[in-house]
Amino acid sequence: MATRTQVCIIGAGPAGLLLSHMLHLQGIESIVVEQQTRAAIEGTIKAGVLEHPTVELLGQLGVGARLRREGFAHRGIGLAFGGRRHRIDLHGLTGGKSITVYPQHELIKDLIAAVLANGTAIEFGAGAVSLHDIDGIHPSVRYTRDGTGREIRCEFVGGCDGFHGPSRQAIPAALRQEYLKVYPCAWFGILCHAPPSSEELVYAHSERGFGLVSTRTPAVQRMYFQCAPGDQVDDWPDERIWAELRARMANDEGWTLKEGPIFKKDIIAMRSFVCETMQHGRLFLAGDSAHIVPPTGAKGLNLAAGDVALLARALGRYYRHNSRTDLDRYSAIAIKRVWRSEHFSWFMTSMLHEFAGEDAMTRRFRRAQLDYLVSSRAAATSLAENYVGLPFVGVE
Ligand code: RFL
Ligand code: PHB
Repeated sequence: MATRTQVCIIGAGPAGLLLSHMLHLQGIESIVVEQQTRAAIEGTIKAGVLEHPTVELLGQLGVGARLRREGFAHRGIGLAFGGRRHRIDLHGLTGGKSITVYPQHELIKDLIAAVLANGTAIEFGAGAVSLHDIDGIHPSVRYTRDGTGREIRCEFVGGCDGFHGPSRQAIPAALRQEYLKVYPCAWFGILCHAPPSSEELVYAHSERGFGLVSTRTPAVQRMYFQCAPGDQVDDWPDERIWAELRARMANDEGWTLKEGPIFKKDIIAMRSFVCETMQHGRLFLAGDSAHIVPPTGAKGLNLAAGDVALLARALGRYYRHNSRTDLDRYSAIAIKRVWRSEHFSWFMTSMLHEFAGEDAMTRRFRRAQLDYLVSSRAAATSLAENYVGLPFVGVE
């Protein structure tokens, strides 16, 4: 069974859904092919922090109403170390910008609703997805669904299928330059029923390692701490988790964590990854399929949005003006913003974690960097402008 469309998008994560919606707004047809069920992707806990440019974009695309109503704008973050909590005034240092805490799976629900309302098909539960003829003029995507083989013939393929999807592998290995850094730690994440411990996110560094106090709603909190890469969820019973979080957040100011029943635990790998190029023939990668950042800078979803904003505009120009110029430059332009966020995420990770086997000098450098950040307006401004998000490139 073969169907035709202009752009076949693989993956219904933030990148794929946003791309489909942005194409629709320009009169370009797409079909989204997703291997998981709708319930699974609407229920997976991932990101929490949206940058200023991402929130602006979602508003402009008409999918920001619930986000504005139910998300929480934060005008600063805390940096805790050496027994004290310091505030980075994001709003004051960036001329009025802030970040918004809004769970990724809620954004996914909003985007799926918008895409379906556009009349665009999302093929959930697609198996054995494969890409064909991406370097010709008639690419296609094949998959199985409900036991039958299907094919989508298209003009372009949007490879939005995350780190493990097939799109990146469809670019010949000889044309791909891949960069990978694996950090010798992981993050342990929890969701718990408790009131917020702090009005703003707190990134903490201690001799025991990194800790992060984030939030979801006034009644549900999200917290993370650095753990060993080989740790399993079962290694961490609730009491051990709270003892570790208390130790990481220990301070001389009398500030304590508000604890409550933990209802979700997960372990997140820490790596930096970039695939250069992000395009081949009629295939364009966007989001985690092309790059991964450690979550310390809260950048992954936001980078996906930046890629898609650029790609959707380039496809719009192709269909309106029959010009491939912007499409041909897509990877070269997108990758600059990618590397900036990659560097920031590495910087935040290196500054806030402790790694086994480090020498004393490295530890003192880290402390000097933290002291500088909270005592110099220039240093704090640099962190703030990266954290709230640099403007999307190539987007008017
Ligand atoms: P996704 O979200 O991985 O979506 C890819 C989709 O493709 C589907 N897929 C396939 N479909 C068809 N055929 C196949 N063979 C397929 N293989 C895969 C998948 O099922 C999925 O639906 O990639 P996308 O769209 O590029 O979005 C990237 C973001 O999800 C990711 O970067 C963020 O979650 C990263 N991240 C954060 N980013 C932020 O901007 N701010 C944050 O605060 C933040 N916190 C986080 C995070 C990621 C985390 N985890 C769990 C890794 C916190 C955590 C804990
Ligand atoms: C989250 O709330 O899930 C979160 C917040 C900040 C990060 C990463 C994740 O840097």
